[in-house]
Amino acid sequence: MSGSVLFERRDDVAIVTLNRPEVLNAIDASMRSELPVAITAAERDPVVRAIILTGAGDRAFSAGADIKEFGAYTSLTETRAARQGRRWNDVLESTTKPTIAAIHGFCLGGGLEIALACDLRVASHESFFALPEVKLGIIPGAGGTQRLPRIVGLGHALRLILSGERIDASAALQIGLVSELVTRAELMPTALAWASKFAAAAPLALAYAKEAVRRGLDLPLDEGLKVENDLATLLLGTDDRAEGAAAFRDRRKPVYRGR
Ligand code: DAK
Repeated sequence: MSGSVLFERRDDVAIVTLNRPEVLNAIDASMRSELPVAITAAERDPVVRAIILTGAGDRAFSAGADIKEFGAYTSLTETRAARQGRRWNDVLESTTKPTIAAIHGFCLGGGLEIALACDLRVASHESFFALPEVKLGIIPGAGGTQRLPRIVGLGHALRLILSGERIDASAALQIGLVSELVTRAELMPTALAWASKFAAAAPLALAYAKEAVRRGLDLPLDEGLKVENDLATLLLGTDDRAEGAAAFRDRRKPVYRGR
């Protein structure tokens, strides 16, 4: 590990930090390879109940792909190898644990694509968002063209993708790109509060809820409802389902074990 991604566990929350602050956390090859390693570590750690992604320093979540690096690719082979990078966000999106992007400053291009693969985005008032790829002669290549319209709708997505324009935090809140705006000082406490809220729920219920929502979005309604029904039925046999009902009856907090 080169240190371009930091992994920290705070109780039952994993904090994954994009860590190249001197270049606004631009995503280079080392970050591309270390990010899925960190996410997989969080996914496999049974103590971890939620994952926060954030950017080091005071200026950016991430200013996107490292332009100096990808501008230097001269062959299709190099470009194809880099395109494996698309998988970081697939790994992130398919984690069974809730993921929260805590965004401050620039959240551009590939950086925004990382945030789009998270379940929730909270941001500071001093954040800016854009998919500026078309201005560089490319298109969003790490999921942006697919995930952005699913989150903000076709009209807002096409506006952002085709213009490459930068929007501020309040515009991002208005179109539903982020769920909540807070001060810089409140950013991590807010993300941690969301993580604790998620961590209090039954892990299998969270995993199946994510699966139902994400798989269902790609299916016709009747098939999505069947997926939901199958997953809901599977949960009926779990210890945690019994624990949830028992805790309610006994007027105490449930203790979930993820089985
Ligand atoms: N790459 C490399 N270095 C960057 C960078 C970037 N994206 N963004 C900033 N830096 C570096 C700057 O070069 C500078 O470093 P020094 O020159 O001082 O060594 C340092 O960070 C501070 O930046 P600035 O001096 O530029 O700071 P300013 O406040 O003046 O400007 C800015 C901030 C964010 C407006 C500006 O830095 C900027 O426009 N940055 C570039 C934003 C951008 O266009 N990002 C790339 C979007 S395209 C793929 C998947 C995904 C992608 C590509 C391929 N595959 C699967 C293959 C994604 C593509 C993109 O993200």
